[in-house]
Amino acid sequence: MTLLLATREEDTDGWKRAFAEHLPETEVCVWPQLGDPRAVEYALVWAPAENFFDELTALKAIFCMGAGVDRLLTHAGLPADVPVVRMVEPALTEGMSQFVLYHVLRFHRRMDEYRRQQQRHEWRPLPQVPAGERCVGIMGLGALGGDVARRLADLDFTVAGWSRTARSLPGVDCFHGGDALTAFLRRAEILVCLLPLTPATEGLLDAARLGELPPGACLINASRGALVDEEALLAALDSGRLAGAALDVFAHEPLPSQHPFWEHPAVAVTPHAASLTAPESAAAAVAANIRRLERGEALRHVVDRRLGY
Ligand code: NDP
Ligand code: OXD
Repeated sequence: MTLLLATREEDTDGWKRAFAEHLPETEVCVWPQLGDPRAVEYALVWAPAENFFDELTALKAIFCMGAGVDRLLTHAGLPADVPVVRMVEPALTEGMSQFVLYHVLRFHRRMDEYRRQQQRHEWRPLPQVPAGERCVGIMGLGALGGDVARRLADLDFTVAGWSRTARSLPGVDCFHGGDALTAFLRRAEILVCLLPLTPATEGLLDAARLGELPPGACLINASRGALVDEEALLAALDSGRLAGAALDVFAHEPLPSQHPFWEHPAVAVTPHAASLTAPESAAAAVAANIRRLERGEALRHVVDRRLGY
């Protein structure tokens, strides 16, 4: 069996080493050096070339290196009848939880205000709100949002979550569906966006939705930039209606150098690095899934192309 990788050149050795350990019986080749294309049964890709899939007639599954499959699903050559599997692996989940927890605690403990006070040499303790009196709202309760919710509940925050279908998580007030969105947003003093980008979520956080957050709320967006109306977000930050934003993803990436987010005092920018797939644990997850399929069992984490995630 052959696995074809389409990855950045600098990452190739790490992936090859990881697959040599977790899938030793498999030949691993790297696009575009693929030998006989009819021997390729599995592909692991992030942003494959336009003609990547053209001759791959024996594919059994396409694994995405990331959790978000929005770009892959719009690839013109993506075969219609081959399952697409999104990335769910422990390092990706842990990295995202660290990123979100860091920013939640930063906002909750008003660290930006202390920084500004320090710049003014101003010694002034600010009131300390107990975690239980702070509501963190998490949009998306999947592999990543679910883990974030659990960890925030463990820290005694009041946690609300919103998903498409009904979910039940210990310590989390769960909301679902469009009808419950206003009630959910009204509670979210710190809003965490971990939704996939799909036709149903694109532009979801527009001026009206941002206006439903409590005054002084903060936003953490680590999902995809296109979920948020960036102009509306800037207006809400400029007016002080929203107090802060931690943004890892943007409508246009890399974020253009003249973009107002770079200099905005209430915005923290990171370069789409909230969490990175780790070849070691990701190869283990892909290998386990391939073994399942080879045993005749169903693949895990298959994307529903109709829903887009
Ligand atoms: P999952 O597919 O596991 O979870 C998605 C969650 O979103 C589910 O709870 C789902 O609801 C909910 N959802 C989807 N559509 C809707 C909708 N229309 N209305 C309400 N809820 C909806 O995804 P992951 O947790 O693995 O990843 C989430 C996203 O995080 C990725 O798609 C990617 O864009 C982003 N990401 C960003 C990274 C970064 O470094 N910035 C790294 C990794 C991921 P339900 O439970 O009902 O299905
Ligand atoms: C992902 C990402 O989707 O890195 O995994 O954005």
